[in-house]
Amino acid sequence: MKFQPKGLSKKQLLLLYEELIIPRLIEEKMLILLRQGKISKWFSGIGQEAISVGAANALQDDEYILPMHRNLGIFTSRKIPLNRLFAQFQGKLSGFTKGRDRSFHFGSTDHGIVGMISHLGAQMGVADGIALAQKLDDRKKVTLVFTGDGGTSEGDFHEAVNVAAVWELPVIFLVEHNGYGLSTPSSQQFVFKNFVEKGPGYGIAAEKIDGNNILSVYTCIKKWAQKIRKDPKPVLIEAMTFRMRGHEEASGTKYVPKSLMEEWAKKDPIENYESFLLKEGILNDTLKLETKERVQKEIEEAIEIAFAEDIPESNTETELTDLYFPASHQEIRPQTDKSSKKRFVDAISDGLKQSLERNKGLVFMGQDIAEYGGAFKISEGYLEEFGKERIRNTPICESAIIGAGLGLSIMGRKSVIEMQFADFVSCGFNQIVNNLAKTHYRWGQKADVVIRMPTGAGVNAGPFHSQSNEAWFFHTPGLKIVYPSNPRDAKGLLTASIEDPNPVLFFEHKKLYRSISDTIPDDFYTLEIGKAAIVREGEDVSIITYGYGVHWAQELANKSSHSIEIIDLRSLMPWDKSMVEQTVRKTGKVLILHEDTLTGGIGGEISAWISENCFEYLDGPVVRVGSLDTPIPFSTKLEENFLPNGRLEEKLEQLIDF
Ligand SMILES: Cc1ncc(C[n+]2csc(CCOP(=O)(O)OP(=O)(O)O)c2C)c(N)n1
Repeated sequence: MKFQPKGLSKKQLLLLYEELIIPRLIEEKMLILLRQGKISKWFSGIGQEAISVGAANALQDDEYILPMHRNLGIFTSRKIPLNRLFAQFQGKLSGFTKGRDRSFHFGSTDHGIVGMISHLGAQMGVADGIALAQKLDDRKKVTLVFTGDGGTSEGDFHEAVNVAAVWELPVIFLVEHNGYGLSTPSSQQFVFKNFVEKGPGYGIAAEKIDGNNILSVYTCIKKWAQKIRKDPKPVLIEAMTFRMRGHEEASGTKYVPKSLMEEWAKKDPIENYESFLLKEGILNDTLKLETKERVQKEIEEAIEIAFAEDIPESNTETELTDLYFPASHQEIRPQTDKSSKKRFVDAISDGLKQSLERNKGLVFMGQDIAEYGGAFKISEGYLEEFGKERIRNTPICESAIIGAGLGLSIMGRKSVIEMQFADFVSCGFNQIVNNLAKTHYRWGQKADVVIRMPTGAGVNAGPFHSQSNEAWFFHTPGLKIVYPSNPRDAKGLLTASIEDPNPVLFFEHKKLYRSISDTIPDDFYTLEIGKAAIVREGEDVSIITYGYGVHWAQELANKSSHSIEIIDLRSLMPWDKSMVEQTVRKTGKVLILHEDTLTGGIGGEISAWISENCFEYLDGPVVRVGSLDTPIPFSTKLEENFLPNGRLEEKLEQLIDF
């Protein structure tokens, strides 16, 4: 291995040496603790330390790094106090996640680190968002994100690299090419030989380096960082290395040919660098021993502190409170009485536009939303008013863009992301349910993102453009779900969703866009999320519903001889339990109506809650009416039969007669 110090002083070379041995010595200790059952799973980075240490040292301290499971050297080089790191490994309070997540699954904005979630690939879109914020603020900073070679098979890699290329984001994608993804050799993961071949395919630069040579890593990353700080563009770095231990400690290395192990053992990053420093007279045996002993002592002391700390007690209230970033709602009222007639679609457009005016950092992203004004023309004229940096047409990649939303949030910016149709959110599902939803609970970072969801049927759009998919998200703690049924609520709840620092899925029924209108305030205003509304007072029976269901219920109430109370939930998470209880007490009979298919729909949860909490007020069973449990068919008659409206009256009569 050839080391080229390229202008590095002896002091710097020794510093890199010390930084390099810290993760190795920690790991040696951790492997002992693992055998003693004192820590959980361990993913070894032995043999790959030069990549993390070289990269971290090449960047400025406030430049963000998104490490993966073999990058202990990032955490140590960024000087995370070792006792806190070990406390994190043990699930203790002085770690970074209050015992809620393990190992490297945490971020620390103080250290410029955004840790991984288990799902490979998701971190790369987040890196794009961080880099975008840096670029928009003209901070001249790079963002570095890691991935293993196996993880690049995920679509997230393609999406994130492509977005970074199209948007010219200063991201260093650092691929650790270590030969295996768990037991699968690279040859079964991809057929190209090297990642550098991919760079030109994406129209970006790529460079292959010896990942076991700390100076190669350091100088390469430094060079690219300097370049792309000035001239923002992504770069793909392929660091060749080898995984010297099992995927994680329990899984062994039986499937790895012995010859490969032997070949790579000779390329050990620490032994080779040490020999070089000794040969050059920069290091000597005494200094080497002294350094090791000092580091070992620091490790032992930190372990003692972490071990002495008790396992945290759990407090249900704190657990539930920490789900969301604290957001005390302050209703903003319109400043004047001015109002005008607006269709549902215009009300949404108005709310979004006024939010863009109010929040200068807010970025709006989506497919065809700029020049074209969006599939439903919500953002027509925005581009001229707010400029292309804030009104961002995106490539067709839901996952990377939602990940980028989280990255923007980490950098203190709000974002609104338009799904062209709510159906396509399935392609960004992971980012929502695993990244946006869990980030605050896990490490206290807010995910200040609103996802706009043009949803619903009745427009002859078939199985992939008409779904009701709110229940997919209802089940995932950490998200808020808002679903207005009229223009006034649509504007006031969209603005409130944007003001709220938590992830909100905002459902907009497409059939309402141009079919209803109302006179609503011209000024900016917000309405409180989580509050239902009584749309119509009644005595005999309550229909609890939301979205288009409110309109079906009204149609029925208008022609019915019964006195029907209609409750519009407006927010599905959190939903208004007190209003539900109030109406159950009043009428004693409840029908829950939703456009979503019946099984597993939100109605099931509300019904269960009523049975459990309001049983004594009920004069009949809680009845649910939803769509057929099939995909949504295209043809008019089929769609009509699928939707619940045709069965509503009969069900209501049965309930009244009960
Ligand atoms: C989306 C997803 N699928 C599968 C896994 C399980 N898994 C964890 S690590 C891993 C192998 C990763 O290989 P690579 O990206 O090359 O990184 P390495 O472990 O070699 O450093 C797999 C399959 C996962 N964590 N996430």
